[in-house]
Amino acid sequence: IKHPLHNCWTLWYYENDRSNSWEKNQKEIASFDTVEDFWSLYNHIKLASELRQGCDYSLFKKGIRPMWEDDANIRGGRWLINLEKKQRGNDLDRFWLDVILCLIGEAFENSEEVCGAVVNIRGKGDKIGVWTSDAMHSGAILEIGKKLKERLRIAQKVTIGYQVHKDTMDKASSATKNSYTV
Ligand code: M7G
Repeated sequence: IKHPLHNCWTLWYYENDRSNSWEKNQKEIASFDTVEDFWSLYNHIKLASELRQGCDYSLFKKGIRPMWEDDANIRGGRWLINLEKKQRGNDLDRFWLDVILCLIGEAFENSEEVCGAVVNIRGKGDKIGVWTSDAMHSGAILEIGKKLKERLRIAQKVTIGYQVHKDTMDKASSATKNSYTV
């Protein structure tokens, strides 16, 4: 018998097609709820570093769409890891896999606050975000941020920030402010 996961997860793929809306470009790939089904999926898709610029992978709990507007995300925000261009070669795939393993392995004490995670492949620098459900839940958010940094082996001196989706949505051009940092 296969090893069940605590939650069922859905993998999404975003491809930048200018003839479609952002929402329409989000495609559901597959869902899984066992360890074995996760690895068969992971082993047959491209690594994040092999995607074209402008593409994303998102992994969310089944039933949550990978967008701010979903009821599960609307009051939430994300821990954001901004990668330098040169990190695509070494850190990107390892970070993304470690984030996935944290999610599906329920590595956080406050795992129920976690909605999903996103990796953005971008020419200006790739990004990985871990999305949580409520930007007011500071205790849970800080625990998740600290654990994330630990699990990814991000150096203590490197700071990562948590940004509220509402602020990201409203931002005109300049960078979104951090509501928490670890
Ligand atoms: P991005 O892909 O998160 O980052 O956002 P990038 O700027 O590095 O490419 C790019 C654009 O995609 C945003 O300005 C929005 O127009 C759209 N977009 C991104 N997200 C996460 C959402 C979302 O959750 N909902 C909607 N409606 N649009 C989004």
